[in-house]
Amino acid sequence: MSLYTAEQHDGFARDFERDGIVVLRNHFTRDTLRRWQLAFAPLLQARIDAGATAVRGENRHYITLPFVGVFADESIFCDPDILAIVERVAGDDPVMCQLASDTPLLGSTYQDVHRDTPELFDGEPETPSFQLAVNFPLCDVTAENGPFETTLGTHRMNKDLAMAAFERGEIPLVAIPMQLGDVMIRDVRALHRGTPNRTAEPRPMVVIGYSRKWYFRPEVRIDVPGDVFRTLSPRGKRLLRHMPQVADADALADGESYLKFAY
Ligand SMILES: O=C(O)CCC(=O)C(=O)O
Repeated sequence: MSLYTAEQHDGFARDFERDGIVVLRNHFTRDTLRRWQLAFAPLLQARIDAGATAVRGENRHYITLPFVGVFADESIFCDPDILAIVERVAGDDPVMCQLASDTPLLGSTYQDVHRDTPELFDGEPETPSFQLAVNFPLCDVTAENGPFETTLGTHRMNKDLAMAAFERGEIPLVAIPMQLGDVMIRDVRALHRGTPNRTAEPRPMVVIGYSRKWYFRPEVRIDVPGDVFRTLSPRGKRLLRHMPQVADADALADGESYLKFAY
């Protein structure tokens, strides 16, 4: 069920066009997120123990979430408000291409400022949005445990000009504190970085990637077990139409292949 009207979706889309990011406060229920927390904690530990994460900086782990159980949650990835905003800024009939998590631990450091995807056309001025990340934390995110830091408006700037302006101090980084339940939708071309988690508790941030309908990112994918796919709504199936299907949950990869992530 939508929490916002079409006019409010239009307003979020206008803010997104200007800033490259919008935050929906208190959007997902804490009960749902507690189920995600309970499922994520042992997955994080097992992957760290096995050395099966993509390391994105000192003590900072990227883990693809298995598309089963609580993580195959249509109330999250088919959320009508999120999809309404995604469609306004990245076009109708998007595809979902990524379901993963970023978790800085104690001892993590500042990442270099980066974008998550290259520009569409080398050296050309930037285009409308084609790749979005929807992020929500599995804990409160405070100044102490590694808030995401981003710049506003750089999603529509030439990468080199944006970086030069940033380095001259003309474009500030803005920290995004979040509470459990908050969701951010962002254009992954905005210059941004992860910051240190100075607490003993992990700070997991889920990332769901949505692409414009014609955009393919070979570096990420969601393996969808056939028996899970069959339970999805038409909308869920449509979002995942280009993702590979695997026989069952046992066939899901337990390593990471997404290694180049900064542009
Ligand atoms: O987890 C974060 O706060 C940001 C991580 C990030 O930007 C990345 O790894 O590309």
